[in-house]
Amino acid sequence: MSALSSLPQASSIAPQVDTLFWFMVALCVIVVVGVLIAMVSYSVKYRRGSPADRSGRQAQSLGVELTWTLIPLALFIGVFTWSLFVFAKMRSPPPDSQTVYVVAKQWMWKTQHPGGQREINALHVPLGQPIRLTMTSEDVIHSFYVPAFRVKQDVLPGRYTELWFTATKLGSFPLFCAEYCGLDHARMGGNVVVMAPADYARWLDGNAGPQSLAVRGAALFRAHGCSGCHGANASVHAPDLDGLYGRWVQLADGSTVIADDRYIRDSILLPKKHVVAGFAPLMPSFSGQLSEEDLVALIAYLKSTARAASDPPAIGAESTHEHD
Ligand code: HEC
Ligand SMILES: [Cu+2]
Repeated sequence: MSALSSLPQASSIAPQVDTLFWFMVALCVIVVVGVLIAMVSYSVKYRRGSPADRSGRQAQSLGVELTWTLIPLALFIGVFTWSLFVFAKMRSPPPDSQTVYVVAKQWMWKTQHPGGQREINALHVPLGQPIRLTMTSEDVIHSFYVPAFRVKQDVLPGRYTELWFTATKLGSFPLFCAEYCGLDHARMGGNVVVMAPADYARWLDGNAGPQSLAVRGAALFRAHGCSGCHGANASVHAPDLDGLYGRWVQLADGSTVIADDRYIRDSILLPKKHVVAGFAPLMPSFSGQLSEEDLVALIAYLKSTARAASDPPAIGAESTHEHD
């Protein structure tokens, strides 16, 4: 099987995707070969002028009809259920995932680690550690695709999408953009470099930026006046944001949402969309004033204030609530 594809299986999900894929290929081959054999042999047997016995023709047979209906039905439902399990697994990052932010633009991938390390067209990750990517685009739709990991996810402007994987092989694996995004689309790619945890820790130390994402976010929080309203002794009645990340928030319209990356991003850019219960909609929109990278830093800062509370829940690419 792997002779057919020289692509390495470099993530925890890759063998599962491949097994399902090759099972479906084998099933198709069996059906095609069976149909062909029946077709050819009956054509030969009952060709015009052949001495085959043509008596006892049956118009219908319940047994035959039930067989060809129920066996494929069972197979289809089986494959569907199997795929559903693999899909659900691909969509639910484990709670101990480490977050890396990805911002796509024509035509490059910018990645940012919580420690402030930034990369372009590269992503360094430790072996065996679940990595959750929170991704967005500064312009058009892109798609983050690492064939060796068997993962692919569209990256959209104006919202976050997610992807997770656990790398299981050391080495460098090509990263592609899998959504046509303009002139240099074909060259929009890079490498995911999987390192042993100790090497990765050394890499993090050697590439630390001037400040971590959360520290940069804290500076932005002051520079853009957020602390003026949300700070301890603000004159405006605004919610305290410490420990907000990962908590359930009661909204003025009676619904509740979980304060994940998307919710916080929307609260900053479209504050009128979700108004917190018990507060006046006084918050101005910061749309156009903050870059995607600023937003990521602000979220990392708010997240850092939540650390002490409880671990944020795993948030799938499709959460149960919609922010748009
Ligand atoms: C003029 C005062 C003001 C400023 C400035 C302001 N906010 Fe707000 N913010 C509010 C108020 C009032 C609410 C509650 C009403 C609402 O949800 O719109 C709020 C709500 C929020 C929420 C949702 C809180 C929750 O408990 O769910 C977040 C997140 C937030 N603000 C972040 C920010 C950030 C980040 C900045 C700076 C970029 C900022 N705010 C600047 C007044 C402000
Ligand atoms: Cu692209």
